[in-house]
Amino acid sequence: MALLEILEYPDPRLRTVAQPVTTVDERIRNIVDDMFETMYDAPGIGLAATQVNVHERIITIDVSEDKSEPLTFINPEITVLDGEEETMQEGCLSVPGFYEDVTRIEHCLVKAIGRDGEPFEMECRGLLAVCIQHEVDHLEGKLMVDYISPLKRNRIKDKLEKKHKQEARRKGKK
Ligand code: GNR
Ligand code: NI
Repeated sequence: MALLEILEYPDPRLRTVAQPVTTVDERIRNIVDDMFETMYDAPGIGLAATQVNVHERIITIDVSEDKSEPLTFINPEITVLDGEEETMQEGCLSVPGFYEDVTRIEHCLVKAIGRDGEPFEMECRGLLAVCIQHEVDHLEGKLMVDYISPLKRNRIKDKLEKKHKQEARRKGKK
């Protein structure tokens, strides 16, 4: 297992549309396991493969209190999206340090393939419904910041670019 590097906004690679997985084999299971390790270490409640520069349709999620319910979604499809609108402060490991209001639908039905290669369907509500929509967005190259005003988005971009330059300078000196 390995910790993977998480890409940060405005890295253009986060805009890549991920490709469907054709077979759930050893290679895919390895990516899934590395994603869980990276997600729990961060820590985050979800991770899309796009965020670790793997452009295949793979998502890991664990919204449980004690981090005991790992969920793997390969080739996820949101087949039903209904219910009330709900606004939540969202965070994103690719937009570290920023929390912004995003309005989403609070109930959905998701079809996917599990880590075992078996298709399944899951009804999602609340935080899980929010999280799965946030992660499926990543697979489409879409980010939380796309839902906020251009002014706020640009401020976040400037701040993160500054941080990345500082980190690069620090790395160069070592
Ligand atoms: O860890 C995360 N928390 C979170 C909180 C509210 C809404 C969505 C999320 S997902 C985020 C991890 C992440 O960036 N996944 O892509
Ligand atoms: Ni995210």
